[in-house]
Amino acid sequence: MPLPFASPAVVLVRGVPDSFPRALQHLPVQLQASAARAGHEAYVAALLDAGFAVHTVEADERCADCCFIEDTAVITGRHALLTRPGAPSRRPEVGPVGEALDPLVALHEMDPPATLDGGDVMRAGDVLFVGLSSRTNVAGAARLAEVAALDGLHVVPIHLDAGLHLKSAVTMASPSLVLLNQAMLGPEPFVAAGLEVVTVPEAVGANVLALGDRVLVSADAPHTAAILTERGFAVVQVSVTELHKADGALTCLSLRVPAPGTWCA
Ligand code: CIR
Repeated sequence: MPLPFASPAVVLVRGVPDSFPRALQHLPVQLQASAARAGHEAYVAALLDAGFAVHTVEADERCADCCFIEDTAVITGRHALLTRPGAPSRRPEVGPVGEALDPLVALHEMDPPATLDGGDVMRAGDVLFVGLSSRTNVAGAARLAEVAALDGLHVVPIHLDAGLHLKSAVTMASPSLVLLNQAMLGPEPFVAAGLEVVTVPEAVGANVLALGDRVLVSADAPHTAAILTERGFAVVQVSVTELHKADGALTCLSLRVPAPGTWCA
């Protein structure tokens, strides 16, 4: 059996607004709020089924992308950085997330010109891999490094040449196993950190959400799900196709607050 992750103390999600069809996307395909909401509900049901405490931040009609809550904060332990998202249209999303996190962690902010999206941050033990992307710049990574140090973590930057976020290309299936889309990124930084790397056969398979004893995998990545099942993971497939159309995946739909002394994907 693979080593499980700790269960998060709280999982924050944010509702899908009726304005979702105006969400940012790299390919202009039509979006439906109702279909996105159905995917979001399936995701929340999977979290509740796992026994996690789920807290929902109300959707904001002025923020078409607000359900992608992961991008608005990075929780490093007892501290969290409220981000300044790279897309200006997404910056108003941050305030209400800060209000929801305020009772749980010590909050820190970032100032211009720093930008950072939470989807560019992947934790592996004491390391935060940070994608330098079209959304996250060097100043953003440097600000995260300051906050991360308060919880004893350090930042390893990775230049991204393709895709939206670091975690569009790579996520952790267990505390020691990385799933990677090699069409977007090489394995070197992860191998150098002593992690096992498995290449996924489907692009959306690279973004899984491993929590506690289970791994959520997109229903659009059946071959990735089969690989993980074969390796002994308890796989839960979630249908989030409409959210994929807006460049969203599984991790970006939640913010995981770790229990004291533990860490989450
Ligand atoms: C955006 O382009 O910002 C949103 N439509 C999708 C954000 C997805 N976030 C993530 O993967 N962490």
